[in-house]
Amino acid sequence: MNFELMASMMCANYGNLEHEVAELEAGGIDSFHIDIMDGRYVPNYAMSLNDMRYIASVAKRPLDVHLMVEHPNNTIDIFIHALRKGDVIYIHPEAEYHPSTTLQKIINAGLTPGIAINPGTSVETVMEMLRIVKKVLVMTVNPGNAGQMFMPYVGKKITKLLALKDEMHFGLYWDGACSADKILEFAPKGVDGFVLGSSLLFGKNKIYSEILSGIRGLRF
Ligand code: S6P
Ligand code: MG
Repeated sequence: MNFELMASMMCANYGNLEHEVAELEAGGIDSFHIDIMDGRYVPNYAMSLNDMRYIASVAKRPLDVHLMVEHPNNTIDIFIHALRKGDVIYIHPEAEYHPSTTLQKIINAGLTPGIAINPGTSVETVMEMLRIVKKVLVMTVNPGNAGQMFMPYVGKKITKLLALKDEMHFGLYWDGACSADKILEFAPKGVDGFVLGSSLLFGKNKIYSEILSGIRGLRF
């Protein structure tokens, strides 16, 4: 079964980030998920712009940048200039007055546009944006922290989005509390990728290649 695996780098070991990136790439990770927070849109600060730049400088695989910031239009150019063609930027539509303007800037720069949808945000409120973006990141936890519990009510929304993704040409990605049972259930339904954090990848005292090949080898 084909699905992407993204490493949530806010959960990585910052004592040796270069080694973390190399080990994840050797294990076959598809991209590096970068959680940028501003302490306003969400009550936390995770990774900084410099963390993102450093990972971009040592990584061969693409970056998957998740902006949890108010009014990303004010600072989107900084991110665009630090990234490469093919990297992804997700914004939260609720955090912007004119999300389509911000998404257009991402498209014009040759990057891949995405939106992140909070557990409490309905599909209907982002419907027109589904036509603009290439990737939709469904938050299965409230944004702001790693290590939270999965919100089961998000399952119904995932079903709705799965029914729309072919017609509206976007890929659907899972962010939050991703475990093997979730991949087993949702990859066959059409979820295209999963962000792996503390639930499945980091802090397990196991080498990443073992964990990642275990996930690739899941029997569906
Ligand atoms: C949450 C953030 C996520 C987390 C990821 C962590 O605000 O967007 O990307 O870092 O969900 O994974 P886990 O398995 O600890 O929930
Ligand atoms: Mg995230």
